[in-house]
Amino acid sequence: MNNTLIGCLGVGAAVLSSLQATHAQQSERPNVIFILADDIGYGDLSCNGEKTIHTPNVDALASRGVRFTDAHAVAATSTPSRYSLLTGQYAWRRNDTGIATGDAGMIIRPEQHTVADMFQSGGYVTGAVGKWHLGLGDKTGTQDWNGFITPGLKDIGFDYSYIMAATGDRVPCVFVENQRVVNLDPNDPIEVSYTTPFPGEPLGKDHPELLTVLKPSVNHGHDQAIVNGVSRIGYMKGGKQALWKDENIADSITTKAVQFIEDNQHKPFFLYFATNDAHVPRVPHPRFVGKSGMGARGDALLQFDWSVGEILKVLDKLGMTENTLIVLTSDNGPVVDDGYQDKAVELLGKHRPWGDFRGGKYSNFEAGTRVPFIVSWPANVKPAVSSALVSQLDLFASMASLLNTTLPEGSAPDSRDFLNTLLGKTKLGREYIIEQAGSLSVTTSNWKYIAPGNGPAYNKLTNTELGNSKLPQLYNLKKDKGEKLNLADKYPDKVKELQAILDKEKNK
Ligand code: NG6
Ligand code: CA
Repeated sequence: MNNTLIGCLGVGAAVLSSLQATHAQQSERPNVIFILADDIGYGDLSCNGEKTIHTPNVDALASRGVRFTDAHAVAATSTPSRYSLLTGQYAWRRNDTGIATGDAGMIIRPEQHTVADMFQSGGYVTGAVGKWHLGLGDKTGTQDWNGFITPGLKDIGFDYSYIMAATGDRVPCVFVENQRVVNLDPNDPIEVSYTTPFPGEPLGKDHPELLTVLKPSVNHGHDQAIVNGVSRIGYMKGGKQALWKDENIADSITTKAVQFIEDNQHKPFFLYFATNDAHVPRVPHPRFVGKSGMGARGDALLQFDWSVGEILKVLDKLGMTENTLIVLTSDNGPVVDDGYQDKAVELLGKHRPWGDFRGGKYSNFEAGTRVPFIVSWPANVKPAVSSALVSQLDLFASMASLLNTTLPEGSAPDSRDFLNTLLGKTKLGREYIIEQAGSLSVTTSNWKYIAPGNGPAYNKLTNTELGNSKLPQLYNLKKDKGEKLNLADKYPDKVKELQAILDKEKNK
């Protein structure tokens, strides 16, 4: 071999090893996107096996990542579930984390360390786009909707935010970008109240003739302020120019999410993208209307899938697919009638939003918190299906482990590092998780124990089996996925053991 050739090989090897180093560095610090759906159940995404719905973009993500079959939201409703995901603390440790009104003060306080803070201190640019539902401003009812709303997302680690304050069915029905209402006309200031109606502002309950887009279901409330022909929860006045258009919400937030990715393509970024689909009121864009054959709820699922597709598309376009870690999941289980006459019940057909599981949103039973969960990171994750028991609670500590960061003392107190499980490198899951609905439950990969409680067993309005009982409940999830057979009397020692876990956790 002559010297030139040896030299070339030497240079080649050097180039190769530096390429490998770059690749390794990159794959250690991927971009991270959490896609958090709203009220989308385990069975609502075709990758989880139901034949009645077709969500090709989510399926594409699942087929290149790890699809989890035993993954859990921390609670069966939005606010506590999101609180836990972002702070790594069980929401039930606080008594102010129930479903928030649209004028709630910030539930996560500025001094708390969030997963966004963690990414930020690791050198990431951070953004939150979509549904918030964790309060804004200092105290309930004191926000200045016409000025700078503070404290806000900047104070808990998000460099950029474009959010809906609460839910689609709660006022104020406006987008808030970097803590200011978007498109606000200063001559038409916004007022919001959850206690007192504004004189002269028609309410849904008095003016059904003005409800031209959706009417509330009987006895479901949702009969206060009328915005865009839909009555909502809460009172609102003014801000006409700033009101969102329900059929454009998915487009607006998806556009902002895509923009955030484009703007930050040269830096590592963390994006928390929380969709409005498939929460009520379901008013999908006309291009999805009628496409699922299941009415507005099914069409909203297709719209969600479209949003996911747009994220995947821009990552592809920018050559970022390989090194972007995406977690796709939902804040709680599914509900069909959640308060509006949108034909979701009538047109559901054979579709099972809850898959094989019992209950749904609001329920102690599995469908309340057993949610879709996909982790994709092509550079580092091989396609797989994992039955490991995992929880959104652990995203915080696992992401800290990904970034090799030590968390400040006391932060993310309940979150544990399950990075290797999330990346499909092991099937070792949690020993147990505590879940929150009307009662607290302890779930292991075999057993589910629901602690006794005084709540009703059934919610007639939403047609949900809530799983509350004055007696302890114990189900064998391996043999009885549908939680039909209460084995508490048969296995009192198991009940004791799981109750002891709950007691220990509560006393921490
Ligand atoms: C309930 C609402 C429901 C929904 C839910 C919050 C009534 C009768 N029902 O109180 O429509 O808004 O709160 O959903 O008002 S969540 O997904 O944000 O937790
Ligand atoms: Ca929800």
